[in-house]
Amino acid sequence: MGSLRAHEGAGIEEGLVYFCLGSNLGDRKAHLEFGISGLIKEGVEIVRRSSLYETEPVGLTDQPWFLNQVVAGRTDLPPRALLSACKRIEQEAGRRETVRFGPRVLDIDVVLYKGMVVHEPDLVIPHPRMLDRRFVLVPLLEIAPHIRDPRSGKELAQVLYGLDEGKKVEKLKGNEF
Ligand code: PH2
Ligand code: MG
Ligand code: MG
Repeated sequence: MGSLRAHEGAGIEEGLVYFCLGSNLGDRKAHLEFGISGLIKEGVEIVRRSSLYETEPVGLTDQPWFLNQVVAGRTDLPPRALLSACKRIEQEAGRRETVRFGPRVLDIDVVLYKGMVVHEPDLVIPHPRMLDRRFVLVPLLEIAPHIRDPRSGKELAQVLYGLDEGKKVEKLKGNEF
């Protein structure tokens, strides 16, 4: 058994789960929409959506730019079931296993789960790389400006301010909500 605890004063709105969706193949916007519809079908009530962002690829640089979006939802599904649901939706969208960090039709990552910290070999929440990634932090802070890292209690706005990752993250024009 791993640990499951909430950082005191994590500042995460009671019970919300945050997902980062990404696509860099085909009709990227349609794939993100498919992902959100899939989450709803799997029992997630979507309560907030960020704008869509055009983002420079991280990890493997020689690939098309991504469209990324962060959404917040409520669900009774426990973390592991939610992760399986995300994998199912990715498969339904046509994703097939390729290279790590490489191009994908749809990626749905659970970045934060109800302010909890989960540390198990195959399940780590918050998402292990979210603090280093502008493509996660920028859209996340758009819909949750005061949110904190449940591990450290640090404001994510401060984490972003101190980050020198330098990859471009730009709002997709004409898609503001
Ligand atoms: N996802 C990755 C690897 N690199 N870069 C951007 N800009 N956006 C992503 O969603 C992304 C990435 C692996 O999941
Ligand atoms: Mg990912
Ligand atoms: Mg993923």
